[in-house]
Amino acid sequence: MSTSLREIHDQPLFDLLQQARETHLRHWNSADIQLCSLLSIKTGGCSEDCSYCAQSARHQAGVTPDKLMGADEVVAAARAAKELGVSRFCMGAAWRGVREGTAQFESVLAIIRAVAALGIEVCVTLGHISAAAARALKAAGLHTYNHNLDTSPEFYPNIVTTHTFEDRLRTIHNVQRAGLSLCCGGIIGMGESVDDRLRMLEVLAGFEPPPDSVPINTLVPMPGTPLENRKPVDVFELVRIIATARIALPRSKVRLSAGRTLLSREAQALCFFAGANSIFFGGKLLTADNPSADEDLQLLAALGLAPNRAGSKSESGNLAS
Ligand code: SAM
Ligand code: DTB
Ligand code: SF4
Repeated sequence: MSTSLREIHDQPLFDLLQQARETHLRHWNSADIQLCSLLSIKTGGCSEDCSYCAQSARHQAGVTPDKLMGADEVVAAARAAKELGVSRFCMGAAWRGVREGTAQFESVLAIIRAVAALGIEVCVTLGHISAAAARALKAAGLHTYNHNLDTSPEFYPNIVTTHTFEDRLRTIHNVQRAGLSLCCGGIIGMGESVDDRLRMLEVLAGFEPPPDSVPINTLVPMPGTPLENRKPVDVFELVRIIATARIALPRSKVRLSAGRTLLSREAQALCFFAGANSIFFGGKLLTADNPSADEDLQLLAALGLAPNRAGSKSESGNLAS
């Protein structure tokens, strides 16, 4: 991990916040925030042993495995999300990965075509995919693929043993080569060190190009998973990572992701000030709870944040710095 990221991260908190805010204002409109909706289209029964995840078949988290949802049901959910004002619809599948040519993959392509026809950005997270699968997803109208690093390469074997960090990098490479937008971030609060968190940011910043969006999840300690008893992350540690992510990845949307139900309104406000400009919106994540749409709309209104205007200054045309 580079000394400079550590130096940035370890500054007195207000100096770090000021540097992050200045970086943010150089690249983004201050009030803009992206709302993304999340739907689990294939829940539970996953072969992998990711120790944070309630959907692994190896843990007893009480998640009943479901088969892949039908396109009609997904489109109804996407339409409802669009009416609530979200600009991106993200769909998650509890798979190690999916191969092109399979019935499951063809069904996902049909879902993507149907949701894209609503005129909303479509994102999926399906686990590992090949270069050919990434190209087929792009051709079906997919905007973004989410595939997280989750932590540093060094800490990764402590949280997952059924696939490797290099497997994750291979899929990320396939996604970027296919011309898809990349959403890639991680989780804090799994027992990793600050150096692990910064190493993850360093790997993300080294991608060419860096991810368009970077979800920062705080661990939701799901009962029945090996990490169920982890202590919640201290709010200032979360704010420090968000601010450091903003500085290390100035042109990426930084998403304040899982774990917001454990944060006060004031803590979330501090995260937005530190550079977060995207959230998952709607009462449910994949299996865990998220703040309700009403609560979030009230919070955003109280802070004067403008939902779904999360284009960069240069993207929005007349404000380029
Ligand atoms: N199976 C695919 C994969 O692993 O990439 C996609 C679904 S997986 C559930 C998507 C992401 O959700 C994970 O990479 C992780 O960052 C996040 N996640 C899962 N469970 C979580 C939890 N309990 N707390 C915080 N983040 C979690
Ligand atoms: C991401 O980084 N976080 C989302 C999304 N990408 C797929 C998932 C959060 C899952 C939280 C735990 C759950 O709902 O089971
Ligand atoms: Fe499966 Fe993804 Fe959960 Fe790992 S994070 S157990 S790959 S659904």
